Amino acid sequence: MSDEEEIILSELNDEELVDQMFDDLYDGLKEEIEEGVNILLERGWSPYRILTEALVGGMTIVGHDFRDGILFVPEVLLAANAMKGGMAILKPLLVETGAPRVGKMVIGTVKGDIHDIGKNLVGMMMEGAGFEVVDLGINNAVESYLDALESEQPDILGMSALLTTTMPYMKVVIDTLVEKGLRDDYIVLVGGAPLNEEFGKAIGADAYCRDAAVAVETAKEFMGRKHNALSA
Ligand code: B1M
Repeated sequence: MSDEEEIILSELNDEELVDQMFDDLYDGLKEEIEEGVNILLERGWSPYRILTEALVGGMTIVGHDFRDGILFVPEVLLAANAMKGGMAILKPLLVETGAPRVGKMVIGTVKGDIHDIGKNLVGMMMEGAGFEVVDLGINNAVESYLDALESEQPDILGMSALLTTTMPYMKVVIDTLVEKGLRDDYIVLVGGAPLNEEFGKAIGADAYCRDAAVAVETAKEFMGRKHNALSA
C-alpha cells in the first residue's frame, strides 16, 4: 500500500482493525483511536474487550519500546493521550448507571509518580462494578490520602505506583495509617506494574491487584467479608 493511500478503518476486519489501532496508538493518533473504538462497539465488541485487547494491548507495545529506548517521553505522552480518548468513550459504557453501590473507594497515584492510565482504568472498572470512586489523581502525598479518607469515609483505599522509586511510598502511607490508629478502618489495595504480591504483603496492604479486573474481584471479596463481619 502506498503512503498516500488512506486506510479506511471501517473497511478493515476485526483483526486488521485491532492491528491498525496498535499502530495508531503507537503514533498517538487520538481521533483514529476514538474512531476504532466506535467501530468495534458497533460490531458488538464489549467495552471491556475493546479496553483490554485493543487499548491495553497497544499500550503494552508502547511500553516495550519505551523501555528499549525506541520511544521517548513525548511520543509516550501522545500515545497516552490517544488511549485516554478511547477510554473516555468506554467509561460511560463500563459504568452501569443505577447499579446499587457496593462500596466506596478512594484511589490515587502516590507521591512522585504521574502515571495515571492504570489507575484510571481501575477507577472505571470499579465504577462499572457498582463502587463509588473518588479519584485523587496523581502525585499524592500522605496528607492528601489522609484528608480524603477523613472527608470521604470510604471502605477502600487504593494506591497506584508505576515506578520502582515511588512504590515504597505506599508503605509510608500505610505506616502513617498504623501510627494514627486508622489502619484497620480501611481495606488497603495496591497495584501497579512493578509491584507483586510479596511487596503488597511486606508493606502491610490487604492485597496486591495485578490488574483492574483483579482489583474489582478483590474489592468485592473484601466488601463481602466486611459485611459478614458486621452482620455476625
Ligand atoms: Co513511564 N515508566 N515514566 N511514563 N511509563 C513505565 C512505568 C516504565 C516501566 C517504562 C519502561 O521503562 N519500560 C518505567 C518504569 C521503570 C521502573 O521504575 N521499573 C517508566 C519510567 C522510567 C518513566 C520516567 C521516569 C521516564 C523519564 O522521565 N525518564 C517518567 C516518570 C514520571 C513520573 O511519574 N515521575 C515516566 C513518564 C511517563 C509518561 C508521562 C510519558 C507516561 C505516563 C502518562 C500517564 O500515565 N498519563 C508514561 C507511560 C505511559 C508509561 C508506560 C509506557 C505505560 C504505563 C501504562 O499506562 N500502562 C510504562 C511501561 C509499562 O508499564 N508497560 C511506563 C497501561 C496501564 C493500563 O497499565 O499502569 O500497569 P498499568 O495499570 C494496570 C495494573 O498495573 C493495575 O491495573 C491496571 C489496569 O489493568 N494497577 C492497579 C495499576 N494501578 C493500580 C492500582 C490499584 C489496583 C491495580 O489499586 C487498587
